[in-house]
Amino acid sequence: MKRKIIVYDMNYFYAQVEERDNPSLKNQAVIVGGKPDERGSIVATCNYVARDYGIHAGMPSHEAFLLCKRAIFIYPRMSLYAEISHQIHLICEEYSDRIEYVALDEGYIDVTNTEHLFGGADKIALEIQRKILERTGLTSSVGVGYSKMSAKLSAGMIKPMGYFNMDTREKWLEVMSDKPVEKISGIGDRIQFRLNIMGINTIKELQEADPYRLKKEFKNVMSEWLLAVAWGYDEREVITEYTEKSIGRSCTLVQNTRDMRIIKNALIDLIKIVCYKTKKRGEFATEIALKIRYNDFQGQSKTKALPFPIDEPMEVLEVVMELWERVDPNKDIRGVGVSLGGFVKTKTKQIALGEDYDLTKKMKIAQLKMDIREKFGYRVIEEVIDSEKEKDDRGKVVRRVYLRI
Ligand code: DCP
Ligand code: CA
Repeated sequence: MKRKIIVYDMNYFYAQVEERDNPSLKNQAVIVGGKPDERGSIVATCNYVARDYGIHAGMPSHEAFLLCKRAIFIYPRMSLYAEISHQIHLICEEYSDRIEYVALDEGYIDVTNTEHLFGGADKIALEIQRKILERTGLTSSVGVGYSKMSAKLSAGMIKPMGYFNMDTREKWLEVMSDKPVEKISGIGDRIQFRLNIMGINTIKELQEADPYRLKKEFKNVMSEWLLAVAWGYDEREVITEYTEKSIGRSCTLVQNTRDMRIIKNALIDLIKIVCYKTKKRGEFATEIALKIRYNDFQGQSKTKALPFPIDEPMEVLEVVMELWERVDPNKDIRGVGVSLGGFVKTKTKQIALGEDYDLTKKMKIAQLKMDIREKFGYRVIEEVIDSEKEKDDRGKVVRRVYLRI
């Protein structure tokens, strides 16, 4: 059956949320990220006014400051963005259960089997866009495609509040052929550069490229992928979290850092999201992975298999902090990720000496929390995930409480 896939992508997401909550920011250059005077700070994103100055995500904050001295820098409020992300997920889930969330602000919704219930994929896409605006006050761009690639590129076609349809391969060939090769997601700077050197600039030129020349330059797998994708072939499935072997989330930190408070806050946000998703699937995890990206862009993954299944953020944090012990302490961290896997259906009782562990009670509370959050949003319940003692400015011992989302 011909597939119908919708992509939604929030416009300049973090910065738009900040504008929404403080309308005086509109018409000013808004940068969400680390402050320019903090070492290693980077731009997470910025609004369109800032983009006009040449500022973009991933750029060092001090460089952004030099491009626009009047720009307003705002520290990201990750837990708020995660909450909004959750509100959006609830909207999407009204239309299909085959959804792949690829970022806090972006997802693929496969409506092949459900579009007839709602008057077609285009209607669903526009309805999702309207509901997102109504319920969150934020604009998004949506696209409809016959594949993941065509849907994603459709959503990227018009911003803000855009809608575009490329739901057949014929439309792909018509719309994409004269576009530059780097429009295709997966063709980064380096591949683009090598293609350009070969005289291949547009997607049409890639379609017509000599396969032998391509093979010589890019080896078998890559050259075949390039040709297929140029002709609009993309069979990748929408992978839902219900069928996936693991549920993971990662983020870039606001600055390259070794500061454990920044890192731990980010980890807790991620842990809450993956735990929520795990609970929603009604399963428990027996494998935890901590992913680290260092400032030199090298990556590392530390994993642990657990003797008992877990799904509570507090328990996951404990294991993640244990894994953290194995991270290179001499390098700054650029990004972190947490994933849960090895899912099992039931939780066996955890036996800890001296612990009064009432599993049924705990499960009932967990279910209650799920129900309340489903109805009123993730943030209505605040949880103490962790706390630690530290000294305040005056040397007084205080307790830092991690109260997130
Ligand atoms: N992000 C980040 N670091 C990056 C890129 C993005 O922290 N290097 C965060 C901030 C963004 C969010 O992820 O708001 C979504 O990323 P997008 O690439 O979708 O960018 P935006 O939503 O900001 O802009 P656009 O309107 O182009 O989608
Ligand atoms: Ca976006």
